Amino acid sequence: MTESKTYSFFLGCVMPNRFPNVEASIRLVLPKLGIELEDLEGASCCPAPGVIRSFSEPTWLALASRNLALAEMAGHDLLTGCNGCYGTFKETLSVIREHPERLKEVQKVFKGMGLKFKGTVEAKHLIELINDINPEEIKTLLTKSLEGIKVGVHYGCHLLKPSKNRPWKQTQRHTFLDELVELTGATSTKYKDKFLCCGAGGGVRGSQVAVSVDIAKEKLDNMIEVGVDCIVNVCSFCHLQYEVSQVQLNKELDEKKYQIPVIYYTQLLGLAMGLDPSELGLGDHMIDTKPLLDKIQGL
Ligand code: 9S8
Ligand code: 9S8
Ligand code: COM
Repeated sequence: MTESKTYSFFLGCVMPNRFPNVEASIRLVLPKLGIELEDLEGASCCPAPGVIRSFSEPTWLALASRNLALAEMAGHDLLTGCNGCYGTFKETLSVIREHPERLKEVQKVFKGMGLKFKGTVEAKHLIELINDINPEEIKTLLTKSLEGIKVGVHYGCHLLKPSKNRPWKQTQRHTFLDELVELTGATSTKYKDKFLCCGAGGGVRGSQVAVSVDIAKEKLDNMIEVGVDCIVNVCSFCHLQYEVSQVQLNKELDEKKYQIPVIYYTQLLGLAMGLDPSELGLGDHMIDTKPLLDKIQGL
């Protein structure tokens, strides 16, 4: 890779607590793409856009601004691997930039806290940075073709919406993740209602678990119908939803119908880079990844 750049790595709540395996794959793969990570010391919950903002928007804005301020003070742009956190930071930046009085309100809350915040920092999703790299450059790092692997790609809501506040070109908005998956040689398989929510966000998993699992089931059934080998996602919360819901559904049905490995994008890319599956955290999934890894091994 040509030039490397350092970002303040914002983990959010779900990844370090539930999926340190996904975190490990991010820490392993991003530096190979010229993306260096520095931990964001003192960070809190982003806080979650579909939950905390619904209770108290000013609290949400102040807490999100505090995390952004920590990155701004560290002198780096903030990087996240969770769509929900991405949504919070993108929307916070647009609120304070479009309404200077809101920035003043936040600065007032920060008084005496030793925080400086102008709102000049940027917030990036790691998939946005990967999408900005010339695909030909990425291809030079790939040693193992995943040709023959059928992937069900799940974008997640906050990655794409609201579209006026997201960086995706109109022409690439519904294809960039499929293109990044297909760089590895794998096929992104079309399935019904691909852009439907996974069912976790907006507090649904927390408060209406049966509804949440029902939505996940619909998406899983649609993917099973087209015979995917795995689901690829770029959001801690979607990742959780697909792993946990399959375990819950199997328990309810008392059979093992739902066995689709759930893979975070950096794990897939790492496999195509020929990296060790265990270093990519692929041995630690709730839904066994072995059938997928065996299939890849045999390619
Ligand atoms: S932090 Fe707290 S709950 Fe979560 S992972 Fe993503 S959204 Fe932000
Ligand atoms: S989809 Fe609808 S709200 Fe969200 S981004 Fe992640 S979790 Fe799944
Ligand atoms: C989902 C985040 S990624 S939230 O539950 O909508 O806040």
